[in-house]
Amino acid sequence: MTAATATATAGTNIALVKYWGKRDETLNLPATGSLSLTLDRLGTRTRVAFDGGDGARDRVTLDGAPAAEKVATRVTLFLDRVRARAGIAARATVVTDNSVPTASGLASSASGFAALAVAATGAAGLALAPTELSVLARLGSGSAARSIFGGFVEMARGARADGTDAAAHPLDAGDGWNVRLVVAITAAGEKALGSTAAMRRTAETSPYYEAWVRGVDGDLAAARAAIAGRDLAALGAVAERSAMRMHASAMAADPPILYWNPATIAAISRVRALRAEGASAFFTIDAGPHVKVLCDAREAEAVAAALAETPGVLRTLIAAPGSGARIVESA
Ligand code: 2P0
Repeated sequence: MTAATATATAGTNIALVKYWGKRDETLNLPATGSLSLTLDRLGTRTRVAFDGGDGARDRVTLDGAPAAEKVATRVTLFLDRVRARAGIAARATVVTDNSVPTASGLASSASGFAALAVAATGAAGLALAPTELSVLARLGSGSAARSIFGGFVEMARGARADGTDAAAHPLDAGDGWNVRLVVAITAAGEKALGSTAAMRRTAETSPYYEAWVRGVDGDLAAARAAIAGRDLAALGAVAERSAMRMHASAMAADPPILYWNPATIAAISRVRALRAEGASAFFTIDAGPHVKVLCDAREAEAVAAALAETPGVLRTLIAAPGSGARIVESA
């Protein structure tokens, strides 16, 4: 008998109101809510089969090569939850491909664990509601909870200790609102410090962490209102201040955390200059040096061209709002 196989895709998401800090590290419970846009062209495709793996262990292939030990362990811990829930003992074969550089600050863990949650539960024959999939994906990576859904998505902080209410929900598919996200890649290779460790250090040592946490609910309310009113300038203003406050809290940690490089600053300056010239373009920055720019679809090519000629920017890409994680093949 051949094992059931399921393949899923998920788009990455870029937070406009950032998630930075946990109230529980074991269950990946966020200290605050967050709000993001799921993208169409940057993401992950993952195939899972509970076929015995290589006998003793899960066999995990990432972007065509055996996954590093750290990644394989994280995948196995995640699959263990799915196995426990489905009553499956068999090890699995997991083949996953990212269309974004892994661990570059382009949020591959978000699309990665969203795709893994959907593919693994599909292969295990578990029929989970979208909210349950979001809770499950969160256990792999906090931001993955949001990539279960498409378009504009809000992640709830939740109040329960077991995390069953710390899930994302869709706010607005984004269709009919012509926005784009332009990504300016400003460095090659992996980031210096992973999000989990950086969040922990910020929470434990930054004098600005409490102030950061206190400000998020106001940003969430402003972002929700901006999306409901299709007000790009208002949404962009929230996105910029949320990113700056998140980075300010991290910069004030001990030792300090600085994700930016000179090209990050140059790109921020460029976006501000474009705005002064009348463009609707607003930046955000995640746990890495790249700059992502939310803009009107009609201006996306011009924004990308301006960023491409900014010193230190290696390349740019343009993404549109995308759909949620889904099964694309099963057998
Ligand atoms: C976000 N980031 O809201 C924030 C902003 C990066 C900066 O979520 O520890 O990989 O796996 O829950 O989800 C990246 O953190 O962290 C992230 P874990 P995750 O998109």
